[in-house]
Amino acid sequence: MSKARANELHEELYRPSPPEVMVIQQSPKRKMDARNTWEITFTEQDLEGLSLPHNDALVLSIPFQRKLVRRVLVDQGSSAEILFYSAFKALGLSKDQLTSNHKMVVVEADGNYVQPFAVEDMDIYSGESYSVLLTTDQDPSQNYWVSISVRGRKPQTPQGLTILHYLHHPKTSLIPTRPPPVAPLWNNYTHSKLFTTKILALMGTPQPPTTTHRRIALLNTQNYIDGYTKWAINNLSLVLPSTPYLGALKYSINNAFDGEKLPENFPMDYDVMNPATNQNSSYGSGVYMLDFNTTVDVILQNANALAENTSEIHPWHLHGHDFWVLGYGEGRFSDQKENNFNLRNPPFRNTAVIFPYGWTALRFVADNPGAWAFHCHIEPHLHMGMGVVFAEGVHLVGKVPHEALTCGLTGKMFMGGNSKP
Ligand SMILES: [Cu+2]
Repeated sequence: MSKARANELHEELYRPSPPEVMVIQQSPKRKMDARNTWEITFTEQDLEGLSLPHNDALVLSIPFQRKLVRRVLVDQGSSAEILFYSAFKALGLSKDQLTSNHKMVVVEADGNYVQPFAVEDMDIYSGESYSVLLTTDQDPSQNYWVSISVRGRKPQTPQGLTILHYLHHPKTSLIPTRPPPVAPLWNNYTHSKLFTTKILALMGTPQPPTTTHRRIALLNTQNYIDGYTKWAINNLSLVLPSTPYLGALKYSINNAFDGEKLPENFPMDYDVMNPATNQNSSYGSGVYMLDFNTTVDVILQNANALAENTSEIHPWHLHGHDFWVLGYGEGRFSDQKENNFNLRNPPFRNTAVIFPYGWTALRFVADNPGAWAFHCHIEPHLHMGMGVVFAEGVHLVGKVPHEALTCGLTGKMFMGGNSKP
């Protein structure tokens, strides 16, 4: 492909994005290093036409033994599989089948703009929302497969398929000539992480405070209570009390839920990579009380579930706020990992996943008076205890609607007689 055509394609791909200011450091001519190899670096020429951070593999050319050697450099944290055409031929795939077709340009996540990037497939977890732009720039006489498949758990169902058809181009057969796309394997977490870490806030998105007032680390474990399988957070499995939290807090009904201070960390020696030695847990209904208008960091820590070699994806969703996703990491979180938090352009969202055996760091400002659920958005997991409750500035909440006071102790207090709050 010619450079002009490559630039043209790039222009097309990035058309939805607003103008960006791109600063590229002047790099001197490539020079030999002490081991007599050519220094591997990009020149302005290599980066021409690319927005940074880039979404495409970059090709670097280096003169070596009078030959021009090209190396493909992949972003930090990404991976690439390079297959020779002969491998595709052996699989019976023609060149026509290998050319990519429509791409989705991701522009928004959970109601906030993100830096646009193009993908052929994307992960959407329960509770998340995205906007993508699709350009109808392919052969209009063809029909195209759209495919949906299960992520994170071994699918028990076939992929869902539908057909993309260009208007005003009647076809005798609706079935596309190419086979349906092959979905990434359900447990290809490298693929999932590659997509997730591409999501960065667009310039102009609110930025996080640079420091925090409080950090709450939440260990996600699968446990037993009375022989039943449950999920627990810092070894407490959430059960919602019969009295609604908001009324209980607003009217200071002290015995409506567990009143003791909740754990903000988990044992230093907890091994997140293996099943727990003690798999029992207990129920809890307490609330993390947050000082109004303070900044709170939440570290979501994943762990091994009850079965060996099992750790799953959980999409955590916060009510009443957006949070910044400051980073993802493997294994157990440690204080030093904070040095790598993204404070420059973290996505501003209300749902974020924890990957198997990994952690996710979030920051939010407790500036919305009320009592708020923060929970795994896989519905059965919430009802098995995978959630916590935050509350802040409840004294600032005005009148609580009757409908929110009809149960439990508030029901007895306000709805039993004629008295009204
Ligand atoms: Cu879950």
